[in-house]
Amino acid sequence: MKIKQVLLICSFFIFSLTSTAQTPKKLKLWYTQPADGYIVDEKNGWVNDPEWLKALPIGNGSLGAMVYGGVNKERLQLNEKSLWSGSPDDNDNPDAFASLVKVRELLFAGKYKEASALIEKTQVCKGAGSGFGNGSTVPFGCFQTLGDLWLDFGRTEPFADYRRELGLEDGVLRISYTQAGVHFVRELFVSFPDQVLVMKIRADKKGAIRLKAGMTRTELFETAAKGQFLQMTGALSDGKGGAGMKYAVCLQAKTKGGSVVYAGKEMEVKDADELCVFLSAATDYRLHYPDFKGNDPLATAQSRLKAASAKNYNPLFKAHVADFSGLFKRCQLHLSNSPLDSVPTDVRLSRYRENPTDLHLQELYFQYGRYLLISSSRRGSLPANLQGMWTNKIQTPWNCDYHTNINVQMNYWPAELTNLADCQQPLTDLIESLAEPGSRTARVQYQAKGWCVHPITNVWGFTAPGEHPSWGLHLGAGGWLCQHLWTHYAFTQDLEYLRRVYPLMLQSAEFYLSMLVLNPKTGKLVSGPASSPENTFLAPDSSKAQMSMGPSHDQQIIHELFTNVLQSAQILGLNDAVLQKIKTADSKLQLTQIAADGRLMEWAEPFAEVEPGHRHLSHLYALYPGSQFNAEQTPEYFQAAKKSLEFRLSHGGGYTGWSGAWVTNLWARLFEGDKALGAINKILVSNTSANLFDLHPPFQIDGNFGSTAGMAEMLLQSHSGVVQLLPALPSAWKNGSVSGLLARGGFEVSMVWKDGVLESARIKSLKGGLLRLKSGDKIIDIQTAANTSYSLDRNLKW
Ligand code: FUC
Repeated sequence: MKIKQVLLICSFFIFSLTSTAQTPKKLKLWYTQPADGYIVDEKNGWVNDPEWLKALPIGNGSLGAMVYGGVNKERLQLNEKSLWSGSPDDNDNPDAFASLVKVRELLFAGKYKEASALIEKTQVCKGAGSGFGNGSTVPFGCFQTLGDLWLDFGRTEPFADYRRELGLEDGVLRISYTQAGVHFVRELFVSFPDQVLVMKIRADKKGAIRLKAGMTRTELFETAAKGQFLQMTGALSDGKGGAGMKYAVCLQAKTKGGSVVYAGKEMEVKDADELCVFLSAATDYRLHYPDFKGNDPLATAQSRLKAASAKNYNPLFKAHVADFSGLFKRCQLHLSNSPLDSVPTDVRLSRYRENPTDLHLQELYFQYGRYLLISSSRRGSLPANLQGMWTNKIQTPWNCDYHTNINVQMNYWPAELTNLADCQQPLTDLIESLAEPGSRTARVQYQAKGWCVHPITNVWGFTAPGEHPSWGLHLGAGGWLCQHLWTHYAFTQDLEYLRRVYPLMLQSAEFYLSMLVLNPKTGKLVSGPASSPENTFLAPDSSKAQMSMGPSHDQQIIHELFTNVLQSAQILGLNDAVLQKIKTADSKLQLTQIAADGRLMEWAEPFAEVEPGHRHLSHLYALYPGSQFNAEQTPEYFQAAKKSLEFRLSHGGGYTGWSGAWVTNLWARLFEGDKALGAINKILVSNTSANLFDLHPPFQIDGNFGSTAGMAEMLLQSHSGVVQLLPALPSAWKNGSVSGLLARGGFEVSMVWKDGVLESARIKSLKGGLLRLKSGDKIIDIQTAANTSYSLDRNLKW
């Protein structure tokens, strides 16, 4: 066996290197013109200004910038991920519980109109809530831009040979051009190890570099030169008439030759041979940063700046590249040897609109999602929000918050599968931080145990329902978040992590236990009043309603959570008294019904949808991101889910960026590779800007992340107890290879395929244990040892 294994390993590598698309490719987004950062869109509307959508994002999970790449003048639009207006507030409604029983009675009695009126009056949050998505001046607050760094290079001469290029593998942005006979090269990155943004400028002529730098913000800022740096400080509104979160940004330059002067509101560099600019930022958001200096963001920003600028450029650069590419290079995808890399990204994207066959653009788009996750979600900070961490507004779309009825979850869909589990940590931290406010909400609103959250949350621990029930009473949010806790364990088999998160899952399950009531018609347990996120049905009393008892989405989430809690308890050897109650309730749960037309019922009753092509696909949760509807264990649900998806799409569904990305994942789970890729094509054609940001519209990063996850899901699935190789390979991906995808159970998978079939695979078992492997119709079992690789041929012989 050993010799055979070695031979197979060798042949895997030889094959990888020769027969598929293995020419080393630099993954980059690149352009031949700058974006114009000086056309400032004064409108604070929802549409991101078009030039901003040409700028390129860099970030280290807490500090980020959109870089326009201007020649005479440059703009770096800055972000700090914790920078929120607003403040902690009590939004739990103490009057809600008094009407809860009545509401349920009305719903069970089919009096939807009356029930809806009572719900609207009694069950929503107290206070202004999210300000109906305009929370900048209410306590809910919103995530806001940190402002801008403006650079004026003091030149107006024409320029040539312009190129700006974002390296996905190293997280470095390079801008180069020739002007007035001088070749300039700018290199920018945001370092996670050193918590600083660095920009280096080189010129091939001595003394040719000069600039004036300033920092501004639309409001609430003060910029001043202080000794050897420039600073911008301020405090946002707390939403209650006072000052809230404080922030500070510090800027400093080091030169070879020439001089740097800090005066008034400016930093000026003259006649330098080489220039290094450092920028750091901090806020006084409480949960942040191990190096946070008390309550003073300025002290933190200053000390970061000082530490970084004391180092030379090379060590900073090397530490950044090692950190960034260490994460990025874990997973590689090769679909083509396409020479199209020689075409600028915006041109390729417009060509794609004519003819969507550019395999290299698909690879790039897959990896861009991973690039964005590494750049926007790192340990010690908050999770990626609706725009990751890049926004140029004060009043951001939907407050750029954490939407928990699909969006923040979708941000983390690619994390485990594409080998970026480290980036998932901020999500775990956020969920942990919700338990305390969420248990208050559970108690006050419902007199329930455990903790809950509704469809939105922020950095201030908002867990109450939203201000309108149509979207604000999503009860499944907490359970859905818990799916990510379980999934991280399922992939990593990290028992310590499971021990840490088990109480969160258990207490979420306790919340649902308190919320379940017997449906008098069926004798089954249902949750409610609850919505199937944002969808509306035509009720038997002719009203248009959103609220009902036991919508399928909630029931699926509760069943999944109960299953995961029971399994976790078994793994950890725990025997809490409440587990028996969970087991009993689980056996009495009302399950999703299949309607006469063969579709899954979205609600407990066969209601007609008001909008049959609705963008949410909530009743398909158990197919994806859940796993309880699958071909092996529940084939009838699998078929019904397929019918439901077809129906939704035939009525125009999947039209927003994130919705299209969800469709991709659903098709992948249905083993429909061509349709899954078709959904990606639709996103690239209709919902993607020049910088490859996903457009809801406006820009919403969930679609980027969901697409990356969907493409990985076409290649590898592991949700139904089997590690399935190439389950939904699209016919356009004829030959290719992938390495470093992860599967549940702790397996790292690399594969090569040829003419649409598996050629060879190598699987590393990270923790040991049984590996059930499937390719085509073949299934084999391997008892694996930890830290051991297994090489297999196309027939799964090893
Ligand atoms: C959900 C969606 C919307 C939007 C918002 C941020 O509520 O229904 O389409 O994406 O989140």
